[in-house]
Amino acid sequence: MPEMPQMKKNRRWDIFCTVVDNYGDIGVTWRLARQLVAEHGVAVRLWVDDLRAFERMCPEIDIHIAQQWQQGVEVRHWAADWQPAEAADVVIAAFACQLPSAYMDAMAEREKPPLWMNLDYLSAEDWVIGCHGLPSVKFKHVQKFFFFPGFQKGTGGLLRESGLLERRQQFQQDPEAQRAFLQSLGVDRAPAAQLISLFAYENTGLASWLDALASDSTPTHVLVPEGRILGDVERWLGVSDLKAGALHVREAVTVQVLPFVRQDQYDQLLWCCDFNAVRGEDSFVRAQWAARPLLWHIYQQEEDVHLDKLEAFLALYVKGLSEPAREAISGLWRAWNAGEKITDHWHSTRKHWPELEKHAQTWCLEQALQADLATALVQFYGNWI
Ligand code: TRH
Repeated sequence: MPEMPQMKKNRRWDIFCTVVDNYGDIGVTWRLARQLVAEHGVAVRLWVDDLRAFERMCPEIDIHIAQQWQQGVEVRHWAADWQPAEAADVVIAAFACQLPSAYMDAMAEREKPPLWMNLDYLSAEDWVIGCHGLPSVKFKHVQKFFFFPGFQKGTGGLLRESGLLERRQQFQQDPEAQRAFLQSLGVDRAPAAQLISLFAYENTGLASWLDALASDSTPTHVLVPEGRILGDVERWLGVSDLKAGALHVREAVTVQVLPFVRQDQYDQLLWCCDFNAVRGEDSFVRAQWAARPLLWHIYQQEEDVHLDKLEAFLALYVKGLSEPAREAISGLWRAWNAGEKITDHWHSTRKHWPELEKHAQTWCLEQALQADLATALVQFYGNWI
């Protein structure tokens, strides 16, 4: 995007991230920070309160140091004893995290106050369109704005690096690159086997899915990155202490545990698989860019508000599918998120496979018509100044 003259001198962005749990908070902010640096030429400081989660997806992180540079991003440990820091031109509080009060004072003391935004969680609900970009609270004279990612026009869009879909397509058309990548993870895919990646929270429905895969006439290779679902996998296999590298065969299904890999490798894993079970926010979006059928395990919230979000996404996603395919995929997603048996839903979904595969590609292309989230943020800033 061509830069406006004023933006040239206003290039410092601060992104604040508190790791609530899991990897989504750091996953989203790290991805955003890198893209802002690489594609928009801004200087980014990423303030993170817990570097251990970060280290899982970026092993170069030194968890013991307060300041370091990773892929052009200045990474700062957001320690409890906050040291004075000058406020940046653009300040992003990710997922409603509370900024240090001394930093808020520093924002207010600037001659020109910064653009202060709250980057919210992703939701497909309609109200997001009405709230995106609206003013929120004020601190002294510094105004905060809501910035909502989303799937529809009028939202802030989704994180998508430039050239991502082209890279993905190239990789998916290159069996040798896929083979080499899988081999680097210790995966030897049997030629006839369908490949499934499984990244999910604990789920009592998993046993029914693995039962269905084990008794299928098509062999399946399930790749499970180390994480919260492993307990359910262990129970189904009747083993304990599953670790990366473990491989177990039960009838037609091979279950293999993978290490937690770097974010870009995780993308490649999704691109290799015929079907991706994903969760939370960032892996969910990456599976959509993989353009393959997917299953979303949504992050549970109090009073089941997450179920409204699930329905809102489904309502958008199934548009354009035939009625039976709609029912199959919606049934599968609902049952998975309720921790129910999914055997029948899985069989129904398999019946509509070609349609669902084509639909995943169409959905991906449709979503890519919207400006990506980093570009939308930069544009928001451009309009604001
Ligand atoms: O880890 P999550 O469950 O994160 C969640 C959600 O973001 C949720 O909305 C939020 O409230 C909660 O955290 C606090 O799922 P998510 O969002 O998919 O994040 C996982 C990140 O980990 C994503 O950036 C992809 C990355 N990843 C790797 O880099 N390597 C891997 O091997 C795997 C499996 C994931």
